[in-house]
Amino acid sequence: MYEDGIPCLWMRGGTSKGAYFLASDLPDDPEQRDELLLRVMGSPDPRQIDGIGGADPLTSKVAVLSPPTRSDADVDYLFLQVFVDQALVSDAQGCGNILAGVGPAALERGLVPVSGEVTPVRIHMVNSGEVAVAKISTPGGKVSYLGDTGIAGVPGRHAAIPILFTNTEGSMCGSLLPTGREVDVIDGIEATLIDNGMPCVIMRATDFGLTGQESREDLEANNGLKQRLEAIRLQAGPKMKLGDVSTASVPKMTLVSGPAAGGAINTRSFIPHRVHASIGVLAAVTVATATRIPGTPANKLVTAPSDGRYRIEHPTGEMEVFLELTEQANVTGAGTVRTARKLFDGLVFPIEKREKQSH
Ligand code: NQM
Repeated sequence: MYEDGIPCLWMRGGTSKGAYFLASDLPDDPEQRDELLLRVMGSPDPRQIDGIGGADPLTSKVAVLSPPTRSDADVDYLFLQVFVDQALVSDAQGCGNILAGVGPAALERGLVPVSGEVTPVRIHMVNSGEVAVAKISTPGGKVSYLGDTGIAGVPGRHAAIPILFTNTEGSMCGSLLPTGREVDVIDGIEATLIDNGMPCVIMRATDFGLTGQESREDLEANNGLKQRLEAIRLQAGPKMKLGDVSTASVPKMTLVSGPAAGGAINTRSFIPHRVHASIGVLAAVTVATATRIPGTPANKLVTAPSDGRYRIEHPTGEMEVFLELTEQANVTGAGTVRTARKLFDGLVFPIEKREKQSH
């Protein structure tokens, strides 16, 4: 039946692109669903030439939407990372960029009703179990993508989508600092193993002989660096209670250095093998949180803002996230502003099933 086409919204969410589906249009069985999504995206293939994936982890993403399974949410959102060149689909992380398209998609599909000029949509992020609230511009009873908000990494201006997160501590690792330490030393490198919405391993760029200002292309071409980072990542995974992470897209390996453009801190984020063109939303929240913890590499490099608005520098500009703090400086909430856009609404046709090829 799927060969006759599957209803699909193709959307930009923040600095990512993905296919948004209703769960009711996909197989219930996760294994069959994932196998179908590989065929939709054209994976495994470095060019994803026979599918709709964009041959980059940032454009090979899926959101599965369904009615809410908890009373404090309006919609359930399951994020799936479809690997480009491996036959793998991972639910081991969420995605705050694809999240930006979930409110509009849920409204477009009638899962959530419009409730005024701006419609708050409470989104249950199934991967981590938390609820985020996104405010969607809905003038005249329908979603509008028009506005004057720009975000780094996306040309032009669009309707702002403010997103508020709460309870993101330990989203996948069970606690903010899963090893109980601010700093662990792995392969001689000081690292903060931390999860405030995204499991991250945060290290100084200078400890790898880098300035932290290198381009995405230069870092991706640095095979020695990538091997060192992967060796650290494989050791960090079990320490972070993530188990064997050899086929997972987490933890994100994040190199930090002092700000160079007036922001709070500068980053280069490996997700985990390719280098992010900017930085993930929840990864940025996690980096900002790490800067608050005395003794961490991030804390030593930060120029802390006085108003809780952290401009996290990255290869194509900066992402602003804000932290809500208690009087004791504990992080109680976090937020950011994203934009999203409907690119295409129609039927997607998966590659037909093939027998496994033998070599
Ligand atoms: O950290 C990419 C992205 C992401 C994840 C990745 C994200 C987040 O930018 O919340 O958004 O880290 O794989 O889309």
